[in-house]
Amino acid sequence: MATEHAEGLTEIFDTVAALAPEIREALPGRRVKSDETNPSGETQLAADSYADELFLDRLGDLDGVVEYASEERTKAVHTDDDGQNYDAGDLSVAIDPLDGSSNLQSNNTMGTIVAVYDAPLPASGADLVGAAYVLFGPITTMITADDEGVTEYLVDDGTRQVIREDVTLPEEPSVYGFGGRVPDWPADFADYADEVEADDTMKLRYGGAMIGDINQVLTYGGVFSYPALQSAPNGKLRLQFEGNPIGFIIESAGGRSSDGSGSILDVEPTDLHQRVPVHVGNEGLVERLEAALD
Ligand code: AHM
Ligand code: MG
Repeated sequence: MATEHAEGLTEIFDTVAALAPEIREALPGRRVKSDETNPSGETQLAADSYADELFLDRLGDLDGVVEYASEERTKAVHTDDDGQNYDAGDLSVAIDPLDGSSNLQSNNTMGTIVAVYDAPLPASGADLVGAAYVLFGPITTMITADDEGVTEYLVDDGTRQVIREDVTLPEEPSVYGFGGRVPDWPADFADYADEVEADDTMKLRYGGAMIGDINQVLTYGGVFSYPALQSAPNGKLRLQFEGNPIGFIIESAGGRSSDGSGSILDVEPTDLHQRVPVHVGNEGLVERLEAALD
């Protein structure tokens, strides 16, 4: 790993793992909607803002972290005394504090997504030095990706206990999950979906929280898409907080990411909250998708 970032990245991942049980414990009393909307116009839950404040507080305290941004706040926060100067070794963290938080109402899977860039935000996927997610499932697990590969941990007690090293996508894919209302899909994506559904080795797995669906793809092999929609040409998911880190994790696990024409990691960052179509999974499935959307 690029040595100037190894320590900073470890501290960030350890801090996220340490907060996982705290966040989990705070969820039962925070399932109610707040009066606030996030910068993408979605109603926030009390849990969204609580988790966001907690991550800002703890990650912002780390020496290496100079900038913090999240899906839940309009602007990035500068968290060091050095103003806006970006020095070698400095890191920016972009977080989706509670991905899939609408699942909190129905008590289903949710996650936290973490992107660590060595550049000011909004940054390109090429500036990522690491990415991670926490999955609040029946047990709490965490996936990290850096230039040494992808690792899965148990984080139920706030420390990282390795479950699997060198996580790679299984070669024979078997699951797919596609977001957005079906009548809102563009015709070329609908044709691709038909093709995947016609394959009798593939099963639908879609849970309304990207992290849950992505973990199925990492476990069984397959493809997850939140495509461009007729009503939303850039889809729903956000580049800094969702598309880039998930693209980085899946590519680090030997898969591919795409915005429909090329790697998500090559998408030019223009705005902190910009959206991007997200397609990730086994190489063959993502290549077929790009051919279908061509
Ligand atoms: P969120 O980060 O505000 O929770 O939104 C992102 C979530 C993803 O986890 C999931 O894939 C998608 O929104 C589900 O959207 P929909 O409810 O439109 O299917
Ligand atoms: Mg999200």
